Amino acid sequence: MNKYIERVLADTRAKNANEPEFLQTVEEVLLSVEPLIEAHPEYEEAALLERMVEPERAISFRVTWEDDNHQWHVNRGYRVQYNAALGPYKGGLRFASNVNLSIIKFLGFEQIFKDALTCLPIGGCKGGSDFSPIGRSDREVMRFCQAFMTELARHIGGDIDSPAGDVGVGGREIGYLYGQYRRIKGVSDMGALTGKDVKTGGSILRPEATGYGAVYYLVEALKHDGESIEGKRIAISGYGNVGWGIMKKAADLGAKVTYFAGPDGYIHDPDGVNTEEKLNYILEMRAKDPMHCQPYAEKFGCEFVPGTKCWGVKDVDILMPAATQNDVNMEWAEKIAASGVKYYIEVANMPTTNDALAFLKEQKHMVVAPSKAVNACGVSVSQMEMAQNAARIYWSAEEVDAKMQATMKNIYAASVEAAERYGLGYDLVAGANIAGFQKVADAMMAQGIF
Ligand code: 2IT
Repeated sequence: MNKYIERVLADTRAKNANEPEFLQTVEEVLLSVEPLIEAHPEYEEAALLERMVEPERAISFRVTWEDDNHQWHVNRGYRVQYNAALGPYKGGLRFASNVNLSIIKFLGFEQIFKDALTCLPIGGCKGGSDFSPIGRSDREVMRFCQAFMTELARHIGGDIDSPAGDVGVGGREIGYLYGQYRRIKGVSDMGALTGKDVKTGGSILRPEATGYGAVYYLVEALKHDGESIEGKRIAISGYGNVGWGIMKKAADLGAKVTYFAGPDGYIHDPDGVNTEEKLNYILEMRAKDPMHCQPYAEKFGCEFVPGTKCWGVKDVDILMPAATQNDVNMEWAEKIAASGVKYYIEVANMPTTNDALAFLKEQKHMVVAPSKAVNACGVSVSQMEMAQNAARIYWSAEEVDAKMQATMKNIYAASVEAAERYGLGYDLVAGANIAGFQKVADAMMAQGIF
C-alpha cells in the first residue's frame, strides 16, 4: 500500500477508534484512490488526505421536545459540515434511533465525493438525530422538527449549508423544518432546505429523483454490455422513497421489480410491482406502518418470506440494495456470487461491507456499481431546487427529467473514464471514487492550505 495512505489511515483509525462506519468509508475511499495519490506526490506535502478526512466543522446539539403526554425528551442533533471546497455544504438529515456521530460522519464523507460527481457547485455534509419519527404523532414530529431547527438555523442558509431529507426525513419533516427556519430568520431563503413541497418552492421530481436516477445509471451499465433494461427482473431491499422510485421507473421502462425486502422479511411478486394499483398500495402501506411489508403479499396474493433478505435469489437479473448501510455482508455476498446474478447496483449509502464489496468486485461474471454514483440524482435535483429558488422560477417535469438523465449519464461516463485513465479497466467503484476525489482535491489545492 502507498505509504502516505497507510499513514493517514493509521492516524484516522487511532483518532476515531469508536467510529466503525466512518472508518469503513474512509478505508474504502482512500484505498481505491491509490493510483491517483501515487500520481500526485504534491498531495502529501499539502497534507491533502489529512485535511480531507477531518470535517471542517462537526456540530452536536441538544434537542428538547415535549411528547403528546407532556413528557420531555432530549435527543442529540448533528450537522457535520465536511467539505465546502466545491460549494455550499449540501446533504441530507437522517432521523433514526441508531444515528450517532460515526454514522453522520460516514454519510458526510461519502457525500463529499457524491456531490463532486454531480459536477454541480455543492460541498459535502450530513446531519440528523437519534430521534425516530416512527410511531410518533404528527404533532410530536412537528414539535421535534421545530426544536431541532431552533438550534440548527444559526448554522445553515442558502449560501452556507442546505440540508434535505434522508431516512426518516421526508416532505412532511422538511415542511416543518423550513417553516421554523423561516420563522426564525424572517426571510424567504428558500435554498436553505431542499425537498420542499412543489407548491412552496420544491422541485418537481425531487421525491422520485434518487430512485429514477438509479435506474438511469443502470440503463447506462446495461448499454455498456449491449443489453436493454426491457424485460429485466430486479430484486431490491427497501421500499421507501428510493425503492419506490426504482419500482416506478423500472415499470415505466418495461422492467419489473419482482422481489423487495422490508424490516419484516421479503415479498416475491413474479409479475412485478408494475401497476398503478400496486405502486399506490406501497405508498399506503408504508404510511400506515413502515416496519411491515407482509400486507402486500396478502393484498396481491403473492409470497412473503419472513425474517430474511432476498439476496441470493436466482430468478433475477439485477440486485439493487436500497435500504440502509451494511445490508449485504460477506455471508450474503457469497450467496449473491453463487446465484449467478450479473448486476449488483448499490443504491443506499454504503449498503455493502468492505470485505463483501471487494469479494463481489472480484467475481468475473459480475458488474458492481457504487452507491455514491448510483444515488447521486437525489442530491442533483436538490441542487436544481436551489437553482430554481435562486432564480425564483419553477422548471417543468420535462426540464428536470432531462437534466436528471444527463447528470446520470455523465456520472457513469466520468467513472468509466477515470478508471480507464488509471489502468484499472472497467471498475465503476474505483472510477467513481477517483473522479469525485479528483474534483475535490483540485479545488482544495487551488484554494490554499487550511
Ligand atoms: O444521500 C443523499 O444524497 C441525500 N440524503 C440527499 C441529499 C440532498 O441534499 O438532497
